[in-house]
Amino acid sequence: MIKLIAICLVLCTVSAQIPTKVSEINIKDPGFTSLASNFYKNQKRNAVLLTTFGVTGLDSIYQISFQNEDLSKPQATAFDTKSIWPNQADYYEQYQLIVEAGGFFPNPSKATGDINIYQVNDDGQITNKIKVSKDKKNFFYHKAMLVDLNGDGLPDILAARAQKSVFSSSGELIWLENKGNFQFEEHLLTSGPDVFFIFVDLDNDGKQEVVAAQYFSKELAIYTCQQSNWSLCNSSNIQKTLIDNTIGSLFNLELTDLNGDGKKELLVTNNSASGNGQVFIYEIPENYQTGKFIKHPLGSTYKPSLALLPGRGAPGTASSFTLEGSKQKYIIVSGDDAGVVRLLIPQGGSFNYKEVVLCESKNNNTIGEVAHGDFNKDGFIDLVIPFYAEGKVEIWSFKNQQQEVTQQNQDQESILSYFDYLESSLIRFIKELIKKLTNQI
Ligand SMILES: [Ca+2]
Ligand SMILES: [Ca+2]
Ligand SMILES: [Ca+2]
Ligand SMILES: [Ca+2]
Repeated sequence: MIKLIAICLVLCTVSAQIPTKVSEINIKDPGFTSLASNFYKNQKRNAVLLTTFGVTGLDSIYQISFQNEDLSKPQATAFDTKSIWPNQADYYEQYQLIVEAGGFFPNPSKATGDINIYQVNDDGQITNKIKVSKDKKNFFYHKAMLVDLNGDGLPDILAARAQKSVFSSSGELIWLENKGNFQFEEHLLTSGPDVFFIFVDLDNDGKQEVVAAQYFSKELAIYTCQQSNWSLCNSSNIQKTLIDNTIGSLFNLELTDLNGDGKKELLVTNNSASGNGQVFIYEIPENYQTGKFIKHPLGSTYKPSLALLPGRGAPGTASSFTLEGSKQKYIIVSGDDAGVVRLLIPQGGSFNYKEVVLCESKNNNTIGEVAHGDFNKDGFIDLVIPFYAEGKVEIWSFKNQQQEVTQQNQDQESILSYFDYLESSLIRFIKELIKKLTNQI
């Protein structure tokens, strides 16, 4: 009872943690960002990778570092200024490689995309760029990942690609077999996945599944293959399970345990031009092939500005992270063409969140993909927010807020230990009393 009162005190006094802006840096057309852990291997320092894109002209990919790990001193260096509409630049620490995926349909000269790998040395310098995909006319890439699909020890590439014209659209899931020496051979796995997917073990049976957020075919779907590894899979033995086809174009997804109950959920966004874009949580049933996924729409909807232009939509990505003192995860949502960044703060209960607007772009114009992570390794989560339309990138951190809450937690811990002490004293007292009474009887 006493412990319950103490726990309630803790829950009642934990305040929401809200990050603050630390610095900004001017970069034209910033789009997608990601944390590159130990990018500067020798110094064990992180970088943030950032891609830029425009409908015309060549695009760039930047590495952003922080002088003396001070977030108020960001330094951006473009390591590629001849990229074509890069939609992703992800760093794989284990291989010291960046995987870039690019191309997009609004400009026909950029519609045929490709996948490139960049080699990174121990000082965080790019030493080599290798194109690993073969062009397929009008197919572009939003997602490519390094994973050893045939178990030979060499990382292969698993990727989705899409084509979009006035008359049709389609998507393909492919893998590029690493033959050594950066030679890759393409294999088609199945049709369907077009823009974004994750490669995860949904049911903990030791086999990976592909879960795809399909933009053009408007489906959230799972692809299962029962072969011993995915290199043996093709359209004849890959099985598709539809989760949802009622929320329009899908954009992004993540598999994560949001409420800390030990079971993972899917955190999903769609991307809509008509104003019904939103964030969704799907609870995963015991058997994902026969059970029912329970859907929870979260927070407000998102409406893009200039909604009539091709490719416009909102929101963009939603991603989750843990903050000290909260068992449930926080969610950061990029509004994309709705020009807003919102933080969803867990409120306890069943997927219940308070929504806070962190920042808005001028005229609600485009904001790119927000990445999170402890960029400077000071123990506090940081954010990078690309203001695409304004040509600047902002760095935010939970440091200030979190210090306050850490202070609170320390207070709470002392309250808790005091109640623990009281509780054990009381139990001791009752035990003694029972002993005495028993002896008297
Ligand atoms: Ca391999
Ligand atoms: Ca599985
Ligand atoms: Ca959960
Ligand atoms: Ca930090």
